[in-house]
Amino acid sequence: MPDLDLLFVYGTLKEGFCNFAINGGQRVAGDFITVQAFGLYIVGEPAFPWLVDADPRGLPVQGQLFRVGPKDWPAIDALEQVDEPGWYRRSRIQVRQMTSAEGAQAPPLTAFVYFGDSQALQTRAVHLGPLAAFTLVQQSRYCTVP
Ligand code: PCA
Repeated sequence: MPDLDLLFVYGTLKEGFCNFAINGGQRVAGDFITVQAFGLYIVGEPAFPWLVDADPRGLPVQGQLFRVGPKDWPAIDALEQVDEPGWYRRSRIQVRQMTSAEGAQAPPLTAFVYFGDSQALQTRAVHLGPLAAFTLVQQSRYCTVP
């Protein structure tokens, strides 16, 4: 088994969303939520999902978890433009599986996430947010699933 890292995705890289084909990771079953609150906004033209760290108005954000191998990172990082200023950067956060059992809490796991540059909330159009989840309704402003 090569070294696999966990990636938490909250936007277009989710299964069923328009950039899923670029996501070479293996899905971990279930739905996941961030342990900390973050600001999930719909920003820019076309309108894309943008997660900012340290947002006092933020909420725990829902998404999916993937195991990503070394050969799959370059394509995903390139899509998210991680080397370009003002776009996404990849950081580690804590997430946990969402359980339906009342009162039960799954243990936290450390996973990578793509944060958007928080300055962009000043410089780009902010259409919506903070949100708890990015849905197909919001995605329809950005792209359609083939
Ligand atoms: N793709 C990444 C970050 C935002 C986006 O659309 C994701 O789905 O997590």
